[in-house]
Amino acid sequence: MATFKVSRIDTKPYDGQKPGTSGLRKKVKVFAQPHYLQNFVQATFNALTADRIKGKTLVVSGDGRYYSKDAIQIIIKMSAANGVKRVWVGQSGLLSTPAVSAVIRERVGKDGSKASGAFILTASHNPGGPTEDFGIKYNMENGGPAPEGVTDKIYENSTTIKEYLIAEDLPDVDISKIGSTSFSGPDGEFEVEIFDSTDTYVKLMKSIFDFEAIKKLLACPKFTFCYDALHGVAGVYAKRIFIEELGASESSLLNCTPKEDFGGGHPDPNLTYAKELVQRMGLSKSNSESEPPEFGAAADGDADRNMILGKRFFVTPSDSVAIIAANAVEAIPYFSGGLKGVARSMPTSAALDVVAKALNLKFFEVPTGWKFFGNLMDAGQCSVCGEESFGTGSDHVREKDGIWAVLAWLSILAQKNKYKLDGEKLVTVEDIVRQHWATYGRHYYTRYDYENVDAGGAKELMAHLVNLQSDLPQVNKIVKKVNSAVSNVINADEFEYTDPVDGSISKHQGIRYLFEDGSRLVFRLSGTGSEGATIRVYIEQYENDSSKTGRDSQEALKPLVEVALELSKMQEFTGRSEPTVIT
Ligand code: VG1
Ligand code: CO
Repeated sequence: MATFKVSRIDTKPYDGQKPGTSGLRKKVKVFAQPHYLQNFVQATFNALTADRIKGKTLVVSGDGRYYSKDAIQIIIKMSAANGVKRVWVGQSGLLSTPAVSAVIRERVGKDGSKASGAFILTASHNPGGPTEDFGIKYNMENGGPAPEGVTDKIYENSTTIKEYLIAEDLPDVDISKIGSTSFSGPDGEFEVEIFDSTDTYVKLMKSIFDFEAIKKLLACPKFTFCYDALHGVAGVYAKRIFIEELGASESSLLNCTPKEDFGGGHPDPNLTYAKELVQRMGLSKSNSESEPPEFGAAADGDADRNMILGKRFFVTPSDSVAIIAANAVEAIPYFSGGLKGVARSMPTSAALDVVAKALNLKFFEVPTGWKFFGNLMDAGQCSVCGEESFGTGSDHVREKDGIWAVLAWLSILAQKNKYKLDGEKLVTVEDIVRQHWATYGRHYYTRYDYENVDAGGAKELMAHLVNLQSDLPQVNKIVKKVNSAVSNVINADEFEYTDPVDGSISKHQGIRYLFEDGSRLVFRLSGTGSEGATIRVYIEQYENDSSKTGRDSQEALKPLVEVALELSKMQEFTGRSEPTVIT
């Protein structure tokens, strides 16, 4: 057994190691600076109580993006030096974010050991490669992202750090092969185990969904299917689940080989970046000649996001979570006993609220970012939750889960088509959504992103919007000047959240303008970018007259969009006349 020593390395703080909405994300060249990653990892160890580290098991893996392999070896050596007993690494360093959560919660090691936390190496939907982004975040023993109390502590530590611990002489571990290697250090034995990236996750999915029912749907010649992993880690799970377990054909998978640079693309599953899938589903301007599949879906780099499409039809994520909640009990065995409650992030449309009300379910509105759902789930108050940003999930793990969302939709389709598989026509994705609107009304919804704008201008724009809130008559004067048919703003505030479980308060979570007819405008600065600032504008309008729920959403929302741009003086503060992405 190879032995190792612990070295203490002198270091100095770096500016800006503040975790954002989901971990620390920076350009690779920033992370690759001497001691940069090491500082953040040590700051994390120092922020955690010793009982979470000493003699414990940690998971280290991610979406396989460029720099992950180097980072994994560094974190293994630092874990050994900080008294961790065991490090679990998914084969080739690959684990999706929801799979990490599942591994923490479910996986049991040879001697009955369980993991107490994880370093997840991903910048999620941000591009990867030598000139693009890398990222790292820490998840706790419940499988969820570290709460703000811990991330604040990590940041604080990063500003005063003087040294870090590392086992420099520990040899690199071959992470491509399943198996264990043991080393001997000052605290005793240290072990690195490489394990199958999919086993724990697949077992969990099989315990939630009726795989036989989904298999029958996929075997029906009338039902065609397509999944695009955008060269992220979802490909590993898609092959195992959709092909091996559920019998879909190989040709139904697009971009399912993980690549360090995501093939040069932007691994964000939306109508702008998932180009190939959008084309196949008949939703791009230059449509292919062949008949689009009945169902299409995509994931982001770390496979926690999902986009759901029907033939020539886009399902907004806000509708998706509402539809899953409305159908969960009938269609998904895991929920057959009923839902404990549902939750959405503040900028997500109120489609879920209407379902919660109709089904008499507990309902919560939380700030943006998955970490806020975890407390509700741990307290047994929430079963299904979602965000407008293509995140949907449940209390089976403590992260949003892209493959889970696809299986949820396939379950709903399987249930609605149970007796129709031999008949003439199947119930389609579009049928399900239109039926939902007819029952609950429709929330027209769009998000405008202004990416990488000047940070100063973005700050000023937000300050201007906060200022304007104190003068509603002035606000309404602007609204009426833009379009007299738009209803009045009756309330405006900055969203603040008090966690109902632990009482912690999160302030400045987005600026809201609330209209008399239920419409909403929300403005937020992104917390996941690595350069400049990104302004997000969320625009929503409720329509419950069923004769008016079939309009084009951009057209229906045009007056409100104009109001948003005027109220925020978008062009004046940013110099931009158009957003970079519209979803
Ligand atoms: C964005 C989304 C947010 C999501 C977060 C992490 O944050 O808006 O809803 O939880 O990304 O998703 P922001 O602060 O940029 O708006 V992922 O898949 O990038 O971890
Ligand atoms: Co992600």
